[in-house]
Amino acid sequence: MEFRSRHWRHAVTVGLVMFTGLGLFLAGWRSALGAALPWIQGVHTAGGIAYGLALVAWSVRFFPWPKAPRHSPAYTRWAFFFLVVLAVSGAGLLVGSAAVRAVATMAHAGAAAAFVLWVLVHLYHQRPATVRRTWATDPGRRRFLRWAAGAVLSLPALEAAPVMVRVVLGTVFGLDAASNAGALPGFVPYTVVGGYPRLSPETWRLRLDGLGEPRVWDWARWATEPTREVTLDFQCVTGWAVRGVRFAGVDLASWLERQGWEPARQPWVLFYSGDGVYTESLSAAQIYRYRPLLASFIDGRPLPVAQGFPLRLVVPGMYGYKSIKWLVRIRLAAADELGFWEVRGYPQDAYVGSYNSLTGLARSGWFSVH
Ligand SMILES: Nc1nc2c(c(=O)[nH]1)N[C@H]1C(S)=C(S)[C@@H](COP(=O)(O)O)O[C@H]1N2
Ligand SMILES: [Mo]
Repeated sequence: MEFRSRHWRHAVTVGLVMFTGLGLFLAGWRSALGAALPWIQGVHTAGGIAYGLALVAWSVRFFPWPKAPRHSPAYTRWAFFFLVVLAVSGAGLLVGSAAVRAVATMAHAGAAAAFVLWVLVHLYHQRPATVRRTWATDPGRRRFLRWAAGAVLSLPALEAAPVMVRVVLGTVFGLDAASNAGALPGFVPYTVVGGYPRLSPETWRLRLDGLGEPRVWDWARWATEPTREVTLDFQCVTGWAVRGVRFAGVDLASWLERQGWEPARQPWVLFYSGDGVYTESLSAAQIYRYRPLLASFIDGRPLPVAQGFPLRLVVPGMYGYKSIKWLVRIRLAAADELGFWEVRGYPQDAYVGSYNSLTGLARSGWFSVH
């Protein structure tokens, strides 16, 4: 009985952490979760920490750890290995530098994928006899129902396994391309509209509003603007990072100045995506501090469709959500209009050093730090 309830608590906690993790990781789940995402991130972080601490507290009771009991199958001890990798990489994602997070992303995704497979093997091994025979007796039926619930709940996780495997293989072996909607190795190509807008260079236009009549650039005209290069660590607020990414594009501040922008009169620059939903904003102060790029090249090639072709914003020093993709419109304004994720709880000033899952939790009032 003791084992039963402990096992049950494990299953519920792992399920909670696993599903919130999928919500952070999978583009489709992310857009479905919308406003709940910062909260989901808090639950994932808090749940992961609580589970890790509970496992440590529980396992020290058995020090010096004996061999697994005879009756448990050999694969069970792999669970501990995956959990340790998940805990260590989770800590890295939480407090590590961009370099640490880039590696931790791979370890976390890899161990999570392996752990999902482990859960499936576990479910297979523990399938009740009733699956094979009849489920006449009451305890047997309850056991079967519990097992079936576990099996059904594990299925959605399969959606993530291929993505995770691609992220890991892509980064470790440089395999990439079409299989990941063209995204470069290591990137998780997010979209909040359930697809990647395919903008054609023939029909794409960039419109600038706020300086009298709207001004419009087509691709041929845009390509004549002077460009510069920036190499940075690309960092998503949910944890993953890609080291040393080289972007090339037009310097936002100089371009706006050439248009006659007066930052004192119009201290806000608003950005709109061709997906029709995503928006972002930067203040003049942020623009002069971070020198964002209107980028169309990544690591020497045109942006892949999944990563914002033909034009995206890139804000060095800020979290990835500021770097709006499929950019089609820029508006100069006297007042701010919060962007897509800012409306949903992430800070407008997305300076990488000022926010992580822990400070996010603190802000949401889950606990306070002094
Ligand atoms: N239009 C649009 N831009 C977007 C997003 C999005 O969903 N839609 N996601 C943002 C987030 S949260 C991140 S981390 C980065 C991801 O960049 P990538 O797709 O190149 O990996 O894009 C940002 N720009
Ligand atoms: Mo992100």
